[in-house]
Amino acid sequence: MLKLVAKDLCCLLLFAALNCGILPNLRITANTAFVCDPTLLVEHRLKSGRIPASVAVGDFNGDKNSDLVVANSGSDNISVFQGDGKGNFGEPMNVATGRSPRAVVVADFNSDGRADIAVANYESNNVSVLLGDGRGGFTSTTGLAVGSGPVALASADFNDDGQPDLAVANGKAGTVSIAFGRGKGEFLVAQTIPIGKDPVAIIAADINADGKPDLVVVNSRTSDFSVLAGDGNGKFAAAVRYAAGKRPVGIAVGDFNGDGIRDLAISDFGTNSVSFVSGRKDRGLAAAQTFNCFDHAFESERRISASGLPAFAWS
Ligand SMILES: [Ca+2]
Ligand SMILES: [Ca+2]
Ligand SMILES: [Ca+2]
Ligand SMILES: [Ca+2]
Repeated sequence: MLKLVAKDLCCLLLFAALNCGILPNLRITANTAFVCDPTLLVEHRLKSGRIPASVAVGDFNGDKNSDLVVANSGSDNISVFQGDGKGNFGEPMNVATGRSPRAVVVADFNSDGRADIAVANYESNNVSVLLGDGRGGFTSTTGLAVGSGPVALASADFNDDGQPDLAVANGKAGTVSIAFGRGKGEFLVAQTIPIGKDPVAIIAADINADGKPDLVVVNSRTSDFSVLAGDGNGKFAAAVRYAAGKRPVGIAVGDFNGDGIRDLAISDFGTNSVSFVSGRKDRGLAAAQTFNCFDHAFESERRISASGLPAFAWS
């Protein structure tokens, strides 16, 4: 049995649970230690809309307790659940979005100190920005046109102007759209980067430890993930690809082995497993480990060879 004590591992647990089918519903435990034994987990089931496709955390009513927002792909809306800080959540408040919302990300997009939500609308080919009023209400803005089939979102300040920006993985187009925030909830698409077939997940993090946010995109159909190094001025280098599983679908970043260096966790729908790719001090990638999810999350461990992984090459 593996004991997980780092706070970052909450994300990992959720990814493993949601993507491996072991824990098919969102589960929340006390924020002290996570023990991967289902008998020790406390389950809270929240009723969302149809086909919930993505979940994110933010404090939308300003009470300092974490709330949840869920994208309901089959209902064309999001559900916002206000948390009481003790693991309980109220009835959902639903807010209309574009068609088939697949992803949500939370940031303060208009610099008013209140959490806002960006939503990737797969069938509308755009991103909705919902500006929070700090009391749990939202105002919709005009949708931002992106590539065909946006499925995943990440937000960070890519051009270092103090405003959160967006990276949008466009599933049908096989591209990533980079949109700079203009500080009032408005965005301008500045770069469209070819990725490959069927990108399904994206995350923004400083993978190469140069202080500038990078992007990692999971490519489901080509069984790999792409790393795009950011230059801190809003531009990204061409994608460098790495093998990952059979049908990877989700990604989380965190320091999973406690060495102070960021690592990646990638959930694999095709093999019911989670792959861990460890960051190294020389800014390369160490061997991937795969944790099998068939029987018990994390209970069975299997190592795979790193021979197929190309070396990191940062310029
Ligand atoms: Ca709250
Ligand atoms: Ca705001
Ligand atoms: Ca920015
Ligand atoms: Ca970086």
